[in-house]
Amino acid sequence: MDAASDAANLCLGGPSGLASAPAQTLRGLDVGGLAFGYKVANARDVNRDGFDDVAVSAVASNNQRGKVFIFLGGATGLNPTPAYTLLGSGDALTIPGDLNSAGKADLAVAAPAANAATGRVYIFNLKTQMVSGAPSKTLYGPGAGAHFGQSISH
Ligand SMILES: [Ca+2]
Repeated sequence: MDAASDAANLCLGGPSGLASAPAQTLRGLDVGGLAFGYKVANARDVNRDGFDDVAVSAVASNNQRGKVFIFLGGATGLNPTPAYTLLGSGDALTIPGDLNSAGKADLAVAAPAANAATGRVYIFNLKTQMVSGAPSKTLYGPGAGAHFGQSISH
């Protein structure tokens, strides 16, 4: 993450570790202090075209409710224009896999500070919610201060 310019740099790994210079820099569609790149996750291959894709959160956009952008991979790298924009905090995001056996990966986006820190986790089905979709399912924390969704694992 590049906090000064709200950009996410993609650095490629190799036998001697990560390259010091980014191979590609991604920027969000919104402008100004929106914490684009707060979290970055391997989105696996959400559109099943054989190339890995990337999820990048912008936690302060959408009136502080956050957005998550999905960038599709290709033969020459990531497409710099996000293919999907999902609403949600993006405090923690991960691709848990194909939860509903629809043939494509699903995305879990957590908002642990939501609703007096009760916390929420939004599940997006990427087969049916291609653009700016509302979550297909919302999971709620057990009570105030629980910070539900602070950490998610596959
Ligand atoms: Ca893909």
